[in-house]
Parts: sequence; C-alpha cells; structure tokens
Amino acid sequence: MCSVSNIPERRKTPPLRGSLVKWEYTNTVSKITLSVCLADAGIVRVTYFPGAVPEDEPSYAVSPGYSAPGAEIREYDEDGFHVVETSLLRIRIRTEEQKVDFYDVATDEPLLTDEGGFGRESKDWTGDARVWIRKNLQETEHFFGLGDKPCALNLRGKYFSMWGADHYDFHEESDPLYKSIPFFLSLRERKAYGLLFDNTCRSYFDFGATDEKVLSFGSFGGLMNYYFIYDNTPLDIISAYTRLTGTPELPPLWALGYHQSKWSYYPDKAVYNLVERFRGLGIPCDAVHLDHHYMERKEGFTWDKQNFPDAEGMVRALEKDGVKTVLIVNPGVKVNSVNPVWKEGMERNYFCRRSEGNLLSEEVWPGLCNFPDFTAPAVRGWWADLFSRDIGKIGVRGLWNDMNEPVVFPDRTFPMDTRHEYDGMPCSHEKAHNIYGQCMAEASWLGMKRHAPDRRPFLLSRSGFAGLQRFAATWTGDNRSSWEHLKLANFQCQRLAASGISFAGADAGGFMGHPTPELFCRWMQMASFHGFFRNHSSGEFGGQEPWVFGQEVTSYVKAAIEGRYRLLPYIYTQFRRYAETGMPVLRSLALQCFTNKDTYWRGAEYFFGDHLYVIPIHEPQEGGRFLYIPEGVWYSYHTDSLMEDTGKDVWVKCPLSFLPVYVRGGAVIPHWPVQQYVGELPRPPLTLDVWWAPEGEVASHLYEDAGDGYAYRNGECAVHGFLYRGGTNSLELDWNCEGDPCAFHESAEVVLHGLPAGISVSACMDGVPCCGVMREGRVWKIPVKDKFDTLSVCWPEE
Ligand code: NBV
Repeated sequence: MCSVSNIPERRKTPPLRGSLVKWEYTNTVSKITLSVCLADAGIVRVTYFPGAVPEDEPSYAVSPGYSAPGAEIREYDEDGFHVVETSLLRIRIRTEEQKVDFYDVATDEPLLTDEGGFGRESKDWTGDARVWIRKNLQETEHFFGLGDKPCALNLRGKYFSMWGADHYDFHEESDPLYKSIPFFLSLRERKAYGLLFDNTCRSYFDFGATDEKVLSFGSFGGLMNYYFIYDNTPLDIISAYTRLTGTPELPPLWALGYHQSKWSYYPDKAVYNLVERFRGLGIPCDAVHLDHHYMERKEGFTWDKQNFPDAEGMVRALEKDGVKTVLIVNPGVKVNSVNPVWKEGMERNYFCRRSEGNLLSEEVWPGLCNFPDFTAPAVRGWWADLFSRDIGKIGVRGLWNDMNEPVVFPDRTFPMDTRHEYDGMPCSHEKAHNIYGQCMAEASWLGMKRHAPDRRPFLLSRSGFAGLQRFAATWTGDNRSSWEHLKLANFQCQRLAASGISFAGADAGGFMGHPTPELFCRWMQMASFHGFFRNHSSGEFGGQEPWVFGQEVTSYVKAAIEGRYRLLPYIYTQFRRYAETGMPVLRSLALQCFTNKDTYWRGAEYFFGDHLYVIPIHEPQEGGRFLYIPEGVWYSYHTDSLMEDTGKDVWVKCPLSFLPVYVRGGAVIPHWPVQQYVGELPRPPLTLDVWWAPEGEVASHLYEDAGDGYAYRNGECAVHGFLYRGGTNSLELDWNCEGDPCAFHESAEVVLHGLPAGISVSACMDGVPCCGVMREGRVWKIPVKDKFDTLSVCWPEE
C-alpha cells in the first residue's frame, strides 16, 4: 500500500562538524582517553573513552545541521595543566588526572571545576559501564532546566533521573516523566553556564542532594560525554544550546492559535457540532484534535467508517470553517494479518526484535502490537510514507504522537533486551529507550514534510530527548484539574522553554478530573500566554469546552482566547526569533534577571517574549497578590495603569476577569483584531500599541509573512524594526523594514498608551504633521498610511 520513497540516509553525520580543535590524553594504565573538543569560543565537548577513541557515534541531541564555527585560541602549559583560552573561557586541563576546569577568561573566576572528576564502574557481563562525573558545587550556585520536571524551577539540592516514562496522575516531584532533556543551567549572580550531558542511557543529575558541595551526573551505560556552554547571560546560553541541538522550523501561524481537544470527539457529527458552537459563540479556534476514537478498533492509519464515514469530506469541511484537524498516532502497530501496515512492517522486517531474534509483541490500546524500530533510518522513511493518505490526500494538518516513551501495558516499557538499530550502532533498549519517542517524532515530521511539502508541519510529541524542538511541539502529559497542577504546568512550560522547547503547553483545564469554574478560568488565562495553547481532557468527567463553566467564566475565557488572537503578530515574531536564534519565548524571571539573586526562588513570573511580563495566578480566590515587578517602566497590559514601585514586590489586585500581565514602557506591541481563526482576514489591519516611557530607548520587532508555506525563505516576508526614544513630554519612534512593509496588513495605526491625562498631542511623520490623530479615552490613535521612518509626538509641558 505504501511506497518507500527517498529513504533518508543513515545518520552518518558525526555529532560535531566544522572547525573543531581537539586535545586527547590517554592514561597509560586505565587506557581511558580524555578528549576535549572546542566547538566555539563558549562550547566545549568533554568525552571520556574507555578504550581507543572510536569514530564518533551518532548523536540524537546535536543537530546534524550544526557546524561548529571554531574559535581563536591561545594555549600554553602551566604546572601540570594544559591551558586553552578563547575570548570567553580559560580551560585548564589537568592532563595527568584527566580533569577539566572552566574559568571565565576575563576575571579568572571558576565556573565549573572537577571535584572527583570522572568515574567508571564496569557492569558485570555486558561489558558496559556506569559512568559519572563529580564537580565542585559552589555555595552561591542554583540550577534550572532539565525539561519537564514537575517541581519548583530552582533545582538546587535535588536529584533527578532521565528515563522517559508515562506517569499517569503524576504529582509534584514525580520523577522521571515523559521527556529526557539532559540540559541544565547554573546561575550564580553575575555568572551562568549550561551543560548538556549527551548520553541516551538512563541517567541522573545530583544538584547537591547527596553532598551539598558536589554536583554530579552520570548514566548507567554509554559514554561520559558532555557539552559545557558558556556565554554572557542565561538566555544567550539557552540560545546557544538550542542552536547546538537544532532550532525548530517556524511553525505555521495557525498552530499558535487555540486548539480544542478531548479523548475523544466522535462521531463526525460531534466534531461538526463542536465547531459550530465555537463559531456560534464567536470564540476563536484553529484546530480540533482527534484522539483514539477516529480509528477503527484503535488501529493506526485507519478511520472508523461508522463514526467517520467521510473522513476526507469532514476534514475539508472543517478546513473551510478555518479549523484544522490533528490526529493522534501511537507507535504500536496491531498484529493483524489483514492490516496492510502490519503486513508491510513484517515483510520489511521493520519491527523491533528481542535479543534472541523473536519479535517484540506487547499489548497497547488496539491489543497485541509490534513496534517499528524508529532508530533505523529506513523505518523512519517507511513510517513517513504511511501518511501519504491522511496528510497528503485527506488534508489532515497536524499529528500528535502519544505513548512514545514508549509505553506498553500494564504500565511498562519495552524489555531491556529489545534490540535497536540506533542509526548504525546497534544496541539494546537500555540505550535507545530515551530516544525512541524522538525518533518516532522525526519519522512523523518527515511524513508531513514529504506529503504536504508546501506546508509547515505541526507535530505534537509527548516524549523526546534533547533536540526534540527540531521536530515537534510538546505537551506535559496526563495532568489533573487541580491548583497544584496549574502551578506545575506553569513551571513545566517555563522549564521546557529553558531547555530549548518553547513550543510547549499543558492540557489547559487539566486532563483528569473536572476543574472548578475559577480553576478553569485561571488555567485558560495562563495557557493563553504559554507557547502551545490547547484545552485537552480525558472526557470522563464531563465537558471542558470554554462555555461549560457558566456565563461569567465563559466571557473571561473567551476574552483570554481573543487576547491570544489579538497578540498573534507579537507571538509569531517571538517564535520567528526562537526559530532563527534559539532565544526562548518564555523566559523565567530568574533567567532574565539573573544578576538579582532574590529572583532565584520565584516561579510564577516569566517574560513572554521581549516585552510582556506574565504572572499566572496559582491559588484559588486570589483577589490580589504580592508580585515582583522588574525594574524600569511597566504598565498593566489590561488597564494601562503605570506600576509605581518597580524592582520589588508590590501588592496588586487580581480580579478573575484577567491575569496580571505587564508591558514594558517604550515597547511596541503589534496587535491584530480578533479573528475566529488565523487567515480569516487575509491581511489583518495592524495596530502598533506603544506605551510611553519618559526616557531611554527600547527596540521592538515585528515579523510578517504568509503564515504558512516556505515563500518566506525566498524573501516573501517583512522584518520590521522599531526604535522608541522617550522624552518627558515627547516620544519618537523609528521604523525600518526589510521587505514590503505593507504586504501583509491592509492598514496600520499607532496607538499611544500611558500619556499624561488632559493633554493634547501633536504628531509628525517624517516631518509632516499627521492628520486624523484622535483621542479615544486615555489612548491616542494615529493612522499610518504606509509606513514612516520617524514618528515624533509631543505635548505641552504640564
Ligand atoms: O489517547 C488517549 C490519551 C491522550 O488523550 C492523552 O493526551 C495522552 O497523554 N493517552 C495519553 C493514552 C491514555 C492515557 C490514560
């Protein structure tokens, strides 16, 4: 049934290419070789090989597209050290002891130094070994990152494991969960570094839990192989890590809109009714996710003919209404001799086998299943082609990979002797477990690229390893409708963004249980400021659609979703920057304000892109709360009131109608009118909202393109830059643009917020007085014909 076209090449690419400088030291007794490899001025790979240095293994973390830029170095020997200096780092290699210490080159401050250093213990008959490394943990050091861990942001004093696991009904501190992202950041007032432990076996991180003076990490197999990443700020370090492990493609704009999901919406009539309800109530929605029940007996690549007699007709009809269909796909292929996918997988020998050659057969949703070995390139190519019908012909716009940790019933994973191709370096499940889900995501992503080549893929994957962002967005798994889980969702989304995955969300409202109206409202408000915005629930506890919780909450939730749609040009711009440079979209307060150690134990607050600061409400009945307002000029995004006390905790009122969100004075925030779905207005009128700051300069950006497809790669896009200059009774705004400034919006308007009351303003564009300047309440509106170079606004001194 499916033809195998363009099988991707074996992953021959070594983990690091480009201009590398390498040093190797072999201990003549232990025969262990220490290899230190410089990728750029701030990225150093350290590897301990137990014997001869083999050809590089495939790396699932490092992007095949990453090419090390190299760096200018100075090197010399000094009392038993070999010292290598770059513009950022001084690396002291203790050659005899095989230890590596990192210092800041300018101040010679120690950043990370070996305590016991590298250790290794052979595992009896397998020939494999447990490996670990021990480093000095400094008193002032704090840790962040590590993927989807459901706990407070600061990881100091804690111990974590990496072993992809389905943790139904997880709770605070459950560990491990679905994803294994072995990357962390260390913050210490003026200094920060990042570290990626590139090892796919079961691993652990000990941030001073066992010994408060020791930071250690290790694994139960594979190599001690880590990347030390240094730059000026935590956000630069996250960006560098994201570039090393691969920046994502720009997502289709619709995928940043609102997604509605449930386990499951069926039959087709229920789906039509759902969409009708959204449209009837005027609540924007861009996607509906179909869970298990769209399939025949839960078997992948089938449609239940009774419930969905005309799948293609439905998908196309929804699309006409602006709603894209996203399908769940699990890895297990039902053992069924009339199932062509199973037959073909068998014929090609693409399913995983145990060490003695017998097929791996386990129960999952459809019954007894076999499992594609996604670590083999040919299998990924085959899997990709299985989507020729759903993606290529029917027009399904997104895929949702579930159960790919992988999970089998009851509550287990594959037996450890399951064999995997591991891209040419065959191994057991012990080594492949943590990357199985990511390889499935890669194969599904490839399917979308192949069968809808003119569209940008949208894929959601529950499991993943470092680098997941190259293929997929993610959600945080099976949470619960509780205040504890709302808080955890906030921590997890911030933590994922700090781990390279900004396109992340939690099931808004909670997967299990039924939220109270207040909880639902707060959760939807928060989720509207996370990377990925989807309401999903198990369906067992009643509906969780935006209109289920009474009129008042429906109106607040509607307003939150509408707010997301108004903000889409801003959100899209942040995603564009993330896709280009790896800069995270969500930036925890501690990471943005890392020179202020008072922020290190705070968790709720984060920056959403460059200029918005969001404080989700974690507790019920919070009519007000203390929150930290960063230094500078900040306004309430919803009321325009100026925050009087900044740089400290202030008490603010938090009515249920909206979340506390603040906007930076001097910022230009692009807005669109509310649309029911992305693309409803082909060229939405653009509003540039600007908040007055009486001094200083603030840079803002706007990125526009067609919202899908790849024409932007041929220059069909507009990249706008704004520079705001504040004065005590004036402001100026410069606007430059690469590309046609008017191609993607039909009109533009500048709206000024925060100007003193009772004034009248005069405005000039490029020296010419503006006509049509209008006051509306507290804001001033200035129509813009095409674009200006400089807008000057002033008003009489009070
Ligand atoms: O496919 C059913 C669910 C899905 O709705 C959920 O989002 C996944 O996390 N899936 C797990 C399997 C069943 C979980 C009990």
